[in-house]
Amino acid sequence: MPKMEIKKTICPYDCPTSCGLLAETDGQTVFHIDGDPDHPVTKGLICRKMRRYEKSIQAADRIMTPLKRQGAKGAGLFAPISWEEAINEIRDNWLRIIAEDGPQAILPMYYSGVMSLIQRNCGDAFFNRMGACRLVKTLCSSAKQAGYEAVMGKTGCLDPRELKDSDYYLIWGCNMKATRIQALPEIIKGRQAGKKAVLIETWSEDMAPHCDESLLIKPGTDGALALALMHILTKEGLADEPFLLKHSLGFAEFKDSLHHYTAAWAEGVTGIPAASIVNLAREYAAAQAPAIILGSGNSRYGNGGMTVRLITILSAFTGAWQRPGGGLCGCNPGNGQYVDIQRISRPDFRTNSSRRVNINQLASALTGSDGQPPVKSLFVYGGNPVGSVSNQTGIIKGLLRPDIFTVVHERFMTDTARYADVILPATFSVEQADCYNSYGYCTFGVAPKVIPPPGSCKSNWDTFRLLAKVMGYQEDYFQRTEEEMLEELLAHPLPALAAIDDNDRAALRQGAVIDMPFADHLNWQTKSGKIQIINEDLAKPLPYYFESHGGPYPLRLVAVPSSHTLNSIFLERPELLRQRGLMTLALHPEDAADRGISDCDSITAFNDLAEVGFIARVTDKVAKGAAAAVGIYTTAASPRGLLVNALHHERLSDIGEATTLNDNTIDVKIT
Ligand SMILES: Nc1nc2c(c(=O)[nH]1)N[C@H]1C(S)=C(S)[C@@H](COP(=O)(O)OP(=O)(O)OC[C@H]3O[C@@H](n4cnc5c(=O)[nH]c(N)nc54)[C@H](O)[C@@H]3O)O[C@H]1N2
Ligand SMILES: Nc1nc2c(c(=O)[nH]1)N[C@H]1C(S)=C(S)[C@@H](COP(=O)(O)OP(=O)(O)OC[C@H]3O[C@@H](n4cnc5c(=O)[nH]c(N)nc54)[C@H](O)[C@@H]3O)O[C@H]1N2
Ligand code: SF4
Ligand SMILES: [Mo]
Repeated sequence: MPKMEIKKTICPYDCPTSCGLLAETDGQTVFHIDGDPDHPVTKGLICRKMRRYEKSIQAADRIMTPLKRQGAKGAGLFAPISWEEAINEIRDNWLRIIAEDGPQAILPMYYSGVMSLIQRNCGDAFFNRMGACRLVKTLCSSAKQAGYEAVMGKTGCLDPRELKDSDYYLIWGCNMKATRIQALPEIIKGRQAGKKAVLIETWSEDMAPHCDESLLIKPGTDGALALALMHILTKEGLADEPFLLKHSLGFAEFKDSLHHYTAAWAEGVTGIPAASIVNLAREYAAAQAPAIILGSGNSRYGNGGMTVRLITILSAFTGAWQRPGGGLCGCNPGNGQYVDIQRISRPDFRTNSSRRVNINQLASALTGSDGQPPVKSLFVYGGNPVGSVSNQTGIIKGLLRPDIFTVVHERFMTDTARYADVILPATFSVEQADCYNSYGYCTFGVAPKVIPPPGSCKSNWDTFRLLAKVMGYQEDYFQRTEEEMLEELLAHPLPALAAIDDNDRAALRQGAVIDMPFADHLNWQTKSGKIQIINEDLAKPLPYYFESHGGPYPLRLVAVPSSHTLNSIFLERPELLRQRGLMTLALHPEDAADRGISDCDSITAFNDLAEVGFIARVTDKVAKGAAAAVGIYTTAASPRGLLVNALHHERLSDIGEATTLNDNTIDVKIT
């Protein structure tokens, strides 16, 4: 009988915590996964999705062997082939395309399927070596990061563990119940101790029960609210002007510009009553150490970067950062990177200045509607663009082109994999060795392989090694194992990681998560060394309010995360899908009544891009004028075979070149 052991590992998904996990294993199979009680953040509390991770690893419908398309593109008919056949097929197609159209006709596509550093970034080295088309990876929170950095530079924001010292919580467009469950207990405890939590949301079904007050806001208008709050703070002498004059750039000019932004004006823009705005400003100023907990939802707009700039400036307006627990949480809390990602992604391998394709404009690149020659080959790994990227019908149209050669490296038959010419079987995190830089907390971890890959599944690293061999790429980089790559990273730590003690260093080599120091929030890592209210490096140095993209239809569509799934991950778990239920669109009772729609009706949401079927969910927990689609489904489970992203345009944010997936308009009718 093989010995049963408990091995430490780390959650690989796109979630701010990178939880520590305990895997019960005999070295061949993972029998059970639980939260690691000794992990500095997880403390044993993991989400329901990962609590039965072994069910995903052992799912009956997992892809275990390379597959080659048999029927028409998209028909979903495949036959098993060997790795050798699959790799040779890919090589032959790529060599042909490179000869005919150059390497820039080949587009790699990945996003957040796996967040560990080596597996996520290793494809960059391969495609840099090839000189392939470059993917601009801005599908998530790049506008939020750009907005925060415009004001704070690289200054780390609050680590959620610092929220224990806050005395007031402003939960601003963040569904903590779905996306930050390890931070939620601090809010619950704080409220029991008499601290107040206020929610600013477009859709509050998950979070309203955890807050004392919920303010429903018209999508894309949070910048107007932030400006009105700062108008009131200055007008009523509640801003910390000495702090701002000493430590920020541009306060006086900004203050002068605030007089337009009255509470009455903001009521008209945001839909939040002026009295509530005044009250919120006074409460925020009365708190000593208020914390803004900022999600990414309100950055996914044509004005998203500016919105985040304004909210970040607000976080400094009463001097809150000077007191423990005061400031803003939800951007990057760290003191920079811990390991050198360029050792993985190898920008030095690139010798051409190849074409760039923004991930949010994939449909245009695939169909050639961006005016460029259409992409001839797409290689997808760690992403499911048919489910998660804007303009779904455009992406499908591109993937149906007879002259496109599509390869998908996957664990399941996703909506994207169905359109592949060749599918390669991918591994789960426990079958890979890697390191993890949590993006929501100051922690760093290493997780060795727990079990060998089953069937003929291969990690991203091993897949690119094989591809490099047949493509004739001779660099040492492609000869190494993922364990050797990991060793190289640990042997060349960046300064913050180099400063750890010998015990932590030894623990990391065995597989562990270590705590890194919190950032010094008053040591502003900006060009000027100050908080940049005005930022002369931007096209719009002085912050102001402007409208999001919007559109001609009367309802504003927001796409929000589900607590039962994570983007399009976990769709292989029937118990989670049952709990999540049908594909719903939440509508305000007045908007539903105007259209004769009742709860549970079959409805069609439409705009100039598509018609998508939903089940109506009528609730006063969505802002009037907004419609909220929760979670990503499969086209097979969708009433009209299309998903919410079929209604999303490809437009980008103001700064950060980011997605504007919440910035679309629709109307709705009974089906
Ligand atoms: N369970 C679960 N966990 C997840 C994910 C998941 O899908 N499921 N996704 C993971 C990923 S990839 C990410 S990036 C993070 C995201 O984590 P969060 O940042 O918490 O989530 P967001 O997607 O930004 O959406 C948060 C909220 O923004 C609101 N919102 C949208 N527009 C506006 C607006 O204009 N104003 C205001 N005030 N609110 C608005 C939405 O209603 C939504 O409730 O979560 C990660 N964790
Ligand atoms: N409607 C709607 N659209 C959204 C969102 C939303 O909430 N609603 N969220 C947006 C956000 S914030 C994000 S970050 C993006 C995410 O968009 P994507 O990055 O496309 O993420 P997923 O859709 O979850 O697809 C990830 C895929 O990677 C695969 N995978 C996992 N691990 C590995 C691995 O090690 N190797 C390989 N080769 N594959 C692996 C998984 O099986 C899964 O199919 O979606 C965005 N789009
Ligand atoms: S998905 Fe998030 S909450 Fe769940 S285990 Fe992973 S890191 Fe933790
Ligand atoms: Mo994301």
